[in-house]
Amino acid sequence: MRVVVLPPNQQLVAEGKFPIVGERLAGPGPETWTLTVDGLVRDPSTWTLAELRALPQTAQTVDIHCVTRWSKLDASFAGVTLASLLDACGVLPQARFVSFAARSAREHSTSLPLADALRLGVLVATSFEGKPLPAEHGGPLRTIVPHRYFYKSVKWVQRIELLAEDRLGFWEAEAGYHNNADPWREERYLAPELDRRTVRRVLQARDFAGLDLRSLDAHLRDLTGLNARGATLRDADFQRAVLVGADFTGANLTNAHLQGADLRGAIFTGADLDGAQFEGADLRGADFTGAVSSFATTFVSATEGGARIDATTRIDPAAVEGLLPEQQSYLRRQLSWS
Ligand SMILES: Nc1nc2c(c(=O)[nH]1)N[C@H]1C(S)=C(S)[C@@H](COP(=O)(O)O)O[C@H]1N2
Ligand SMILES: [Mo]
Repeated sequence: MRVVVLPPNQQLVAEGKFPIVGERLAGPGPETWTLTVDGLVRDPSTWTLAELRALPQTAQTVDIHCVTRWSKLDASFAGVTLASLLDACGVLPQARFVSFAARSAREHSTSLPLADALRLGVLVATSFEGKPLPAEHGGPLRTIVPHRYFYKSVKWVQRIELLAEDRLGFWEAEAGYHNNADPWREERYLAPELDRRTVRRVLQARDFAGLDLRSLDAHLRDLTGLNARGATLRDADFQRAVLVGADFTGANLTNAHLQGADLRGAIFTGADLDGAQFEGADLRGADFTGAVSSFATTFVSATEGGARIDATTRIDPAAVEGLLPEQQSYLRRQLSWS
């Protein structure tokens, strides 16, 4: 039997599942896909897909760990190593960072220190499990960065630029994702410096509407009737808080910690609950209808026990289907669906 050791707070997806996260489509562009390596290199170069496929191919089996808490082990990719492309271009001594940019609507990007990129064995992949990389997973071309959360692996990569100074990537800048992203050290978020007076004021007023309060510490707080409509609450800590009747309509609760919270009658319509933790929370009368992308949301764990759920808890059957297997069976039992 294989003993599976996962990084802290990660969970395995069901066998054969490969969730799609973030953008789902490449952006428009010329019919011939090309990859350009430029910036601080002696010979900036551009390759077509055919040219890349003619270079020596390397296979890599990696464990995927998404920051929203799902993991997929032993995924096999093949392509060319970043090191070989950089060798061909002659990296200049001033280069210390690598920026990877996608052909996508928002020009998605991420970056790595050059030394890490080389040490980790970054791959520019054209195939997955022996077949061409599926478009929704970054085909025809994506980077694969082993030993980092998967947001460091860019789908539809079209430009690799060598830089003297770092340039923060899309998620790192927009969502506050940690720039080092080591799953074993649980480097998910860089908590922003929240102004203390603002925090005290909004906690007292119980009004978070529309505010960016990422990584807020509200554990054990009495926030009965909280208005958190449209608030950004990624990674926020609400453990054992009282949130009876709280309104989280349209809020971003990605990776929020709600273990043991009293959420009776709380509203989560249109909220993003990816990676949110509800173990041991009281969810009677809570409304989850229309909550989005709740893929790795958890309601039960060995340490915290299960959330309190009954017939008054409203959840879309389709949303339950997206959850991890143990979570699904727990919910189905509580809701008497099976
Ligand atoms: N171009 C692009 N690359 C991206 C993203 C994105 O939104 N756009 N999301 C990142 C994140 S957060 C993850 S977890 C992985 C998801 O890859 P997958 O959809 O193949 O699972 O892609 C990463 N690379
Ligand atoms: Mo991710």
